[in-house]
Amino acid sequence: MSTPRFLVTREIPEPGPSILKGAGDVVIKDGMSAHELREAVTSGEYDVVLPQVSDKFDAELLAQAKIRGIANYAVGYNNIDVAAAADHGIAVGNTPDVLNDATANTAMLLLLGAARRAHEASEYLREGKFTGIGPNLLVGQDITGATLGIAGMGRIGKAMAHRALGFEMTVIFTQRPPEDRPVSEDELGDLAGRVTQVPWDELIETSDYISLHVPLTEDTTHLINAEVLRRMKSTAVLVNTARGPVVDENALVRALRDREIFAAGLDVFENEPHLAEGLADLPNAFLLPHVGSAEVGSRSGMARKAAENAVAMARGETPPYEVTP
Ligand code: 8YV
Repeated sequence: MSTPRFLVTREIPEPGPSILKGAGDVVIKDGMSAHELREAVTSGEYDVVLPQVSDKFDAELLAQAKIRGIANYAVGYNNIDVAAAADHGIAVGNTPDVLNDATANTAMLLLLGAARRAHEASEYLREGKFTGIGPNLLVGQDITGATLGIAGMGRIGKAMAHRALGFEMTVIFTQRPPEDRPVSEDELGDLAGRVTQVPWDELIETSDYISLHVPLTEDTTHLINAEVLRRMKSTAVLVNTARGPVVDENALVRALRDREIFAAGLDVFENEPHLAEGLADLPNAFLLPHVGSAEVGSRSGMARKAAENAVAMARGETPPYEVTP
């Protein structure tokens, strides 16, 4: 077998580079345009690519690709047409589990920040408006005792549920919104009896907080739209650490501006790195730049898993964290 050649589209932390260098030749780029990615993937120079979620592998590119595998540096893989990859014999892998806690921590940070008006409060202070405490100063929504509705009780949804229970919230969930499928006690593990599965309509209308933990698919695109936002409580807070297009961002801007809901905490956006017009000006939008998994341990865990996937793919083996259509 010739020496495997790996292409990493943006620098990843250790132990990723060391694992790859131990198995073959490695080229690490500092971000790649769609054009550069296409050239590289179709050149026949690389066996396996380790991309970011912003690097798109659509059916058209995959039809021309001369690679054995794509080891995504992410748990989400909506940037890859997995069915088309399979059609062309290209393996796909992701990095599950190692970022569950970090992403749930980010969701909780957004929930708390949006509920307690952290952005507004911080600006107020920095702009020199703080002249003394007051009973009505920057009062936010209750958290303890409030109801959190989780859309998608997968690995990250469960980690979020644990955090919310620690804050003494009531946790309800819908597994596969908008259509649901029943979740067994076994699947819920230690959350069984502590969280309640409800229909999507009920979740929308009764939750004080809604946190999104669904993958981006055709069914979940614009799951949160103008109609859903209208049906949410006027005191509700929306949290999104999943994928931007799960929310109709223009509709959300209108809902936040018209106070149809109280606030939103967002880590992901519909058209990253751009924000919908008006979003950044809203005091009740608490925003982070897609840093959900940005903890040292999660990022090195992701690098390890992506590199392990890549090495297996280069050897023609099934990657340990394989994604199939
Ligand atoms: C990004 C993510 O991959 O894992 C995912 O699905 O969206 C994130 O962890 C990460 O920000 C890439 O650097």
